[in-house]
Order: sequence, then C-alpha cells, then structure tokens
Amino acid sequence: MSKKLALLAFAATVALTGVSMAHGPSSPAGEAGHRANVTRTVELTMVEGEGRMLFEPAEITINRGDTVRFVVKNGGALEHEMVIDTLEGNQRHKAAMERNPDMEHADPNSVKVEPTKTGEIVWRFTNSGTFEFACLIPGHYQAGMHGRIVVR
Ligand SMILES: [Cu+2]
Repeated sequence: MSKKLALLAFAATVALTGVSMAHGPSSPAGEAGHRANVTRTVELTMVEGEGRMLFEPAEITINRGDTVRFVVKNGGALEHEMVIDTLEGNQRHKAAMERNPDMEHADPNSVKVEPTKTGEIVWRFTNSGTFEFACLIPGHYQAGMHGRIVVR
C-alpha cells in the first residue's frame, strides 16, 4: 500500500470509530435488554454544583439476570450522558472521547440527556461483578460523574 493510501485507510478507520463505539450484541457488563422483560426500574439524577458533577445515587446493586430500566433525569444545566460498561471499557471510551469530543453514540448501553430532560437505558446484567456507569463527555468523569454497579 502506498503511503497516501495507508493514510487514507487510517483516516477512514478514525472516522468510523468516531461515529460509534460499537459494543456488539453484548459485553462483559451485559447486553441490550428488552422492555418487555424489565424486572426492575432504577431512577438516577445527574447533578451539578460547586465544581462537581455527579450521579445520584452513585452506587447501585443489581441481581445477576435482572433486566433494568434506568431512568436518568438531567437536573443540571449542561448536556450529560450515561454509559454502562466495564471500568476498563469506560476508560478506553473516555480516552477516545477526549480525542474526539463530538463523537456520537447510538449504543444500547448509553444515553445522552439534554438539560431538564429524562433518558432511558434498558440493560440486562448477564454477569456478576463490579461495573460502572459514567458520563464520558470530556471533563465530566473527572468532575465526579461516575458510579458503581455491583451485580451479585
Ligand atoms: Cu456529564
């Protein structure tokens, strides 16, 4: 491959990964859930104040096999998102978003929520372990926007 072609291929790869962090049908954190199978609803609020950005509550305990409907209210003045993944997955995704802040997601493990609005994720937890929900918009994780999901 010529240098120019290699560069083009690289640019295309970057463009593709910038469109979506595809997680495929499932991840160690679980899989897209079906609304008809919801066994539990968890309400969360995104909160801003005094230089902090938080999810309330910041820790959730789930039973393995549960299909959870997360109802996330944005109580702040900025756009936020909620992404459910492994701790490592969120760190990789966060680094990708720092390189490409405008990246859009259309993945079943995430939702973007405008101020005063409410968003939803329906997710089935297929494995026990400790997972994470986080806002990966640059700077928000560091301001406190992350929490733990313990699946037992
Ligand atoms: Cu945020």
